[in-house]
Amino acid sequence: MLRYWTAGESHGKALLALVDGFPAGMPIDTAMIDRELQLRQGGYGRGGRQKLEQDHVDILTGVWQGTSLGSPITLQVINNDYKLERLKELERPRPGHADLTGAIKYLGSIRGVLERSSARETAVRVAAGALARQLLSHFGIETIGYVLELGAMPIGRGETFGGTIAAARELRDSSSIYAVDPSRDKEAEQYIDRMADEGDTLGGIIEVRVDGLPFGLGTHAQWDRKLDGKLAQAVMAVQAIKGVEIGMGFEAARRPGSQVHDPIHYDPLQAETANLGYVRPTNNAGGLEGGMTNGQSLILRAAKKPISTLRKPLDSIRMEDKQSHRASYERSDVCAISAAAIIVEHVVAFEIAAALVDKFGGDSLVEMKARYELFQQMARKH
Ligand code: EPS
Repeated sequence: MLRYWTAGESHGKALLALVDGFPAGMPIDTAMIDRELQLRQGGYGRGGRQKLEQDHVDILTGVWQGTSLGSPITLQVINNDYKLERLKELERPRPGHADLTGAIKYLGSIRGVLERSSARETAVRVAAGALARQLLSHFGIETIGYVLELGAMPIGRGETFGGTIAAARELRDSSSIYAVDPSRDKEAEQYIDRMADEGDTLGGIIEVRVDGLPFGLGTHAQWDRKLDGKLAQAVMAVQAIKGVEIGMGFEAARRPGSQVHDPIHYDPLQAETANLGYVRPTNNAGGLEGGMTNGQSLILRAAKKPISTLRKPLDSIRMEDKQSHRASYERSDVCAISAAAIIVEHVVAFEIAAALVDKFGGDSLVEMKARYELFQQMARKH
């Protein structure tokens, strides 16, 4: 079973991810992980913290001579802005954050909650996901995440579905807000600037696409092993995400079945590809049927609420005497939707890798590959 946990506070010494069940025998590219960490720090509208940090992964355990050992892998990202011991309590909880609820639940301080609930923790989720993506690449599985809508501004839906992930990645990486249509960047930047001037913040919608998925990751047989359920949990557990949809998502509820379900055709010329020749003229299911991958691309969207910390704060109270006051303000971002595109891509990648390990075994990469090939051969003959 491939899984991970994280530890660390936003202004503590470091963030850690412990990845358990990663197969042995895979060479690990730390420069690739660092590139994704840097992407997570970018995107137009980020706050002052990212100028202080230069996120970089150190692998503390589970690797020998650059290759995974099959033992737990610990990933560390150091916080340059370590100052936890000097930080004071926040007196007025910020609406939208975990501040009020966490302080009451733990009968403790707001500081003790916000330090862990901060989205800074996603740095090590991206590191774990980048490691997972390296495993996926041995099976021809590729991922991308990009911004689809910024606040009330739609940027572009679906243009990249026909193109390759490499082409979409090139476009995204040339966009200041990580959209696959960089021609909208200026307009998007002005929108974010306007919100910043008004002391306000913005959210948006991101889309993740995964290509090269084999049939049969996840299972219909038990509710807690359905891959759509696992993906929804992983994505909903990213800070500020309030909704997830797969394929046509909520729109499918508004249409008759004949306009929703994807017909099945067979093309022997495609039998050697991930779809095994089973061609679907549409992909409204978003690559999942019965909680299992169906040989099509996975399409998942996530809605992110605007950053909760407002420079023009909302009403709150002072914890000490419950009198009305404006909420506290702590340094924050105006818009982190671009970072969210990278984060959601990586949490999705990790769940796909975990499902791949479930199906093909997790002791060593070489054994996984042999079992993958055998399954593909048997499935082609089925
Ligand atoms: C973040 C680091 C944080 C915030 C942001 C995300 O750093 P600091 O609190 O020191 O400015 O900028 O966190 C939030 C806005 C949040 O709501 O959690 C990061 O590295 O992503």
